[in-house]
Amino acid sequence: MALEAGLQFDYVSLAAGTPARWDDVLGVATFSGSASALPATIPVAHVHTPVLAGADVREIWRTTQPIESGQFSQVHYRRSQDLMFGCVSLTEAPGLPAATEAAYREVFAAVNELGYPHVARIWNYLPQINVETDGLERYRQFNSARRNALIAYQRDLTGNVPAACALGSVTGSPLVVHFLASRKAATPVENPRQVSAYDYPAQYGPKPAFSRASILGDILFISGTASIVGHETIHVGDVVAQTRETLANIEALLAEANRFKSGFELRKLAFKVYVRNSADLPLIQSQLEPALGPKAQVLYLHADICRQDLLVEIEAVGRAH
Ligand code: 3EB
Repeated sequence: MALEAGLQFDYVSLAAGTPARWDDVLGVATFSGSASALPATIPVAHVHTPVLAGADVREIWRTTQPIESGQFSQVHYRRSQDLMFGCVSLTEAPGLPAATEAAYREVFAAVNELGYPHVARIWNYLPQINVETDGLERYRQFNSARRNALIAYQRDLTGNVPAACALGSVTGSPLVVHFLASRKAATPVENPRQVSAYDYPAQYGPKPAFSRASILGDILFISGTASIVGHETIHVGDVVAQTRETLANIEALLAEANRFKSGFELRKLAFKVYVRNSADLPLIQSQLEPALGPKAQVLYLHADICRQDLLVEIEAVGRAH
């Protein structure tokens, strides 16, 4: 039996009404900021990145295995035999670095204690991500704090690091982190077209500890991917070219992932597309729709991206078949 037995994901429109069952739901992310009524035992990451295209949407992670709900410190979780979904939402009262380090320490304490030490995928949302305070951009403060927590828990800073994304949420939102963790190790995947983020040169600040993708059983998680070749942003100011370059990076990651496990295909993935300027949406869609096909699951969200010059970032998840 595959270790990730029965992990499934779906983007569900709130207009579709309340799902018939919640007993098989590992966790949920919502993207509108609207407080929708879900059973209290479901961990819900309330991500404040407005939905640009289509109705209000939830991302739902399900599994076929029996589920148990709980809370560890401030981490709300559900777990199956193999997998754990968790989320933590913290105010920045102690400052962004302290809040980030606290969130990550709680995540690592929870996954270690509960026995799912392998974090395959982690999502990070923080407001004003490109704003500089105390002489350092907030994304860079986040990177420094994430590293501190990894070091405190004696985790790797390169190589075996989670697939991830880090986006700017609406001003005034809390820091929201959610993750999928496993009893068994995931396989990290890097992009041959890009310098690994954990090896970026010092000009980008404290090194970001994430992998470009990870494979967990027959699931591929593609991290937030942008118009970066080598370590540099390319096509500055050109959203069409940035979108195409991002697709080329995703294709390169797919080819790389298929060397570890075959059967991943662009048109079988589900996508989140983060758009810095909402006026760019039609141009981005004009590039993606022909490439991804008419049946693709694509969720377009309004969010700042962690480099000032990036206009679009795309993440994806898919299953080998
Ligand atoms: C990049 O490739 C774009 O800090 O966790 C993408 C995915 C990015 C994850 C993170 C940042 C992160 O560098 C930014």
